[in-house]
Amino acid sequence: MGYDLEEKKYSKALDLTKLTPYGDTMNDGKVQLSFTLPIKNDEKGVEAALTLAKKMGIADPIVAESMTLDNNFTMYVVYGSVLHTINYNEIKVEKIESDVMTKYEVEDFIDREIKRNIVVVGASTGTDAHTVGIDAIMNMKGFAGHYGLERYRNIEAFNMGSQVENSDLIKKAIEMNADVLLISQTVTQKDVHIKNLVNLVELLEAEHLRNKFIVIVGGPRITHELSKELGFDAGFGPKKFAEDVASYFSQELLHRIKKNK
Ligand code: B12
Repeated sequence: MGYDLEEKKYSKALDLTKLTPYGDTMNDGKVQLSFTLPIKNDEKGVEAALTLAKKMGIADPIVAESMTLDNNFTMYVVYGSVLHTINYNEIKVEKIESDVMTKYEVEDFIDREIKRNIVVVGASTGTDAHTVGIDAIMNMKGFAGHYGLERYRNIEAFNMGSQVENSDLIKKAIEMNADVLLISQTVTQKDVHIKNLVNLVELLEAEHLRNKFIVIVGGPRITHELSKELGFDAGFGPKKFAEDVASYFSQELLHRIKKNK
């Protein structure tokens, strides 16, 4: 959906059906973007960056910065007005339907409703070597002021680290009689995470174990919607902490216990 820049410049009212970025005036559509071109940092390079920006739908672009990275690589910062709008009212987001509790509320909930410890096995799987995400969720000291699952009184948390094979994760989960599997995926290049996550679900299904565990994935490019598409129970992205996922799996476990009675 596009709009007439001139018309929009004079319309200062917020219209959520035609949402566009805000720079310093409502509806001015101002954005800043950066990219690298494999060319020299000269006048022709600046013109190339402007031409590309116009092709992307940026009106009145200016190159605010051009930085030499190497003889034939230049990074550009371009500023201009987006020519597109979206209808904010039509946006639907698949959200996790559980109440987020504090660490202490989660512990009380587990005592009161589950009446036993919850066993959680987690790992960064496949070829993924990034450990910081899974550590943020699981390690005792936690992340950004949020304690990790190892610190929860009635959660037994086993962090297997990174580059863990799906089959080894499943083996460990059976050995520990886990309730919850936590998978972290950071690298998404060439959809490597999709293949690896699908492989885990397939392995669980082949061994008739899919419904034995609450299976959760997290990472910087993970959304709840994507996780559902891939056959997981829930997905958590950036700015999520141990209490978010612990709130979800403790409520989900109670739901399953009640259902199986
Ligand atoms: C540190 C780092 C590394 C370190 C990792 C060291 C380690 N021990 O972890 C090293 C140097 C090894 C590394 C290697 C690589 N990296 Co790297 N790395 C990073 C970096 C700088 C930080 C990542 C990080 O620690 N974030 C902090 C944590 C806390 O954030 P998080 O993971 O998002 O976790 C939060 C949430 O996502 C969520 N979460 C995460 N997991 C889970 C799991 C569950 C269950 C739940 C509930 C929540 C959850 O909770 C966390 C807290 O809120 C990022 C760039 C960046 N600034 O983000 C690149 C980055 C992730 N790396 C990248 C790449 C490409 C690589 C390499 C492929 C580079 C290469 N060509 O070799 C290799 C891959 C190696 C491999 N086999 O995996 C790319 C990924 C791009 C993509 N879309 O795939 C990034 C984004 C850099 C970039 N801009 O290109 N990397």
